[in-house]
Amino acid sequence: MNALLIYPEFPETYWSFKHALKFVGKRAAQPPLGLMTVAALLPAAWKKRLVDTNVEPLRDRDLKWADVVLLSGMHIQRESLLEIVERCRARGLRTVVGGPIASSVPAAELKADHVVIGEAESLIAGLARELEAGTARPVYQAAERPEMTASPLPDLSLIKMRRYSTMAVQYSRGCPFNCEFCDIIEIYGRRPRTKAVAQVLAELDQLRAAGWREAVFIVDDNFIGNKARAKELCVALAEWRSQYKTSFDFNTEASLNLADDPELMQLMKDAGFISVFLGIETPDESGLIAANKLQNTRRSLLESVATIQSYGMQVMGGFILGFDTDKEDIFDRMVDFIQKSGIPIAMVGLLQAMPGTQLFRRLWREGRILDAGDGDNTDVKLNFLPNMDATRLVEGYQSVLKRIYSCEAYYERVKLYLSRTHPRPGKGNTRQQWLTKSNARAFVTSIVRQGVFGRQRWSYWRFVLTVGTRYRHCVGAAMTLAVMGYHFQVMTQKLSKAIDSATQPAEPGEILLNETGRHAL
Ligand code: B12
Ligand code: SF4
Repeated sequence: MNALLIYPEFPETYWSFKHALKFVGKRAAQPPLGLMTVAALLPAAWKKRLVDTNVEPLRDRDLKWADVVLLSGMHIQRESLLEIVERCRARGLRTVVGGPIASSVPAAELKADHVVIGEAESLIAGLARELEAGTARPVYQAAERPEMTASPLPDLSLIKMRRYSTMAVQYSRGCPFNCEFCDIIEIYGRRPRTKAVAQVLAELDQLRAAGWREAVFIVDDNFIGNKARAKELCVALAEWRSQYKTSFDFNTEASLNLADDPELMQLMKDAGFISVFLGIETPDESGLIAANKLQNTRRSLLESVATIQSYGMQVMGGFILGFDTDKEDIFDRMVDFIQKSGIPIAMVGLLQAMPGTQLFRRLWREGRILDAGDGDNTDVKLNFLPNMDATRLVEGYQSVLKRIYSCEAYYERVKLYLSRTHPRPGKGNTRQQWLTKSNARAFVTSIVRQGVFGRQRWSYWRFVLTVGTRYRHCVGAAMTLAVMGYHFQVMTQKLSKAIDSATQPAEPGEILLNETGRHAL
């Protein structure tokens, strides 16, 4: 069998990092690890090719070569995925769709011949047999979530590694918490399952052998979901890194209670973690309680963030507007919090009720669901009726983005973060401190785009001067952040234009929703 694995295109969003990736000559942030894992699970005798449409076009000759097409994706990739499925159907090619989208979009809507809901490890052998025999069923779903020790070494040979800015390695799946809006726990469960440490080291060895020397994202839902196992891995990572003069930096996602465990933060620092994404969600405690995000309550969120930053880890934060508890002052409070936090990359989104979540079920019972959403929480399309006036919510959201991504505000946050990180002396230096080949390229492009042609060039040069005089110990991180800021500024301008043009119709009452409850935007 010739199996063609295809990853659909992402739309341009805050998360696509598209405008920053250009600076470093990359086409996408990360490779499709799900498909690389599925490829490794398919029979060894099958021939495999992988086309990630985010980094290369899908050619007719690839389709001609294939006997079966396997697609993966997130809800947000739906449009591109449906187009590809249609293209395959037109050629009479069999299609199999899996990945998170299969948990969010009903199988019938995906239009594929076969849909696989959930993780593939335990069912792929049966699916492959039935595909060969021509007896494959329309829908597959494993009865139980597999242990991650069953997950194979992802097939790295299938991707064009140099086109990505980061490589991905997964240690665990699932998260023990129970946030109302979260679909992670619905898809991957609340019992964190981890690979064996040796499996992760084998993946790192594979990356090193292939010549990779840049960042690695440990793509766990919550890296510290099982703290004991996280510590075990960190110790092994530190030892693994110490064999090499320069090695990878690690990034990951974790819950905020990381700040309560100095031992774990120290071990992460020693292991080479330079950033961590935290779901902070809102500075309003009543919103956190209502969303059942109790691990973020009864604490100073600002102090927790500063504690983690003091271990040399940049904090990236996820924030949500649109909780039922949000009052008119939430927009100012959000901006104030983000500015004081020293979180340069603040991902602020509008609440989305993802299908399958507890939030979706509650809002459905309350008669407030408008549609299944599109998986993008930054495109101002609400899929439920919020408590606050919808137009006001979108205006407030726009004002938050404009304020936090103004050049001045953004650089202030970067400087605050830099002032809180400490240089790491001697061996094991992380690459964020120095100008490496890739961030040197970013630096040069950034000077031209932001320093010469940018509209905010004076703010930019003031920032560069401050970095040159006060934060030379982390110049690499500073320049990377300058480039990322450019992406967020471009995205904020684009989003504002989209909102402004939609908010000037003759009838201002119809800004977001029309009488049928469908989106006007
Ligand atoms: C790394 C990551 C990213 C990376 C990009 C990774 C990439 N190249 O795709 C970044 C940080 C850029 C990102 C961004 C976003 N992400 Co993201 N991301 C993840 C994360 C943490 C890990 C993905 C991964 O590599 N997993 C490891 C692989 C092995 O797991 P897997 O893909 O699930 O694959 C398994 C099964 O699904 C199945 N399978 C997968 N594909 C296929 C195909 C076939 C044919 C078969 C049979 C089986 C199969 O088998 C695999 C092995 O068991 C996941 C969470 C998670 N646990 O997966 C969220 C997740 C995928 N992201 C999510 C979201 C919402 C987003 C954003 C839309 C966020 C936003 N608000 O804007 C953006 C969109 C990106 C954009 N450009 O706009 C959601 C998707 C929800 C959904 N139902 O679709 C997830 C599940 C997390 C969440 N709930 O918040 N993301
Ligand atoms: S902490 Fe994050 S991953 Fe865990 S349940 Fe809450 S939102 Fe989901």
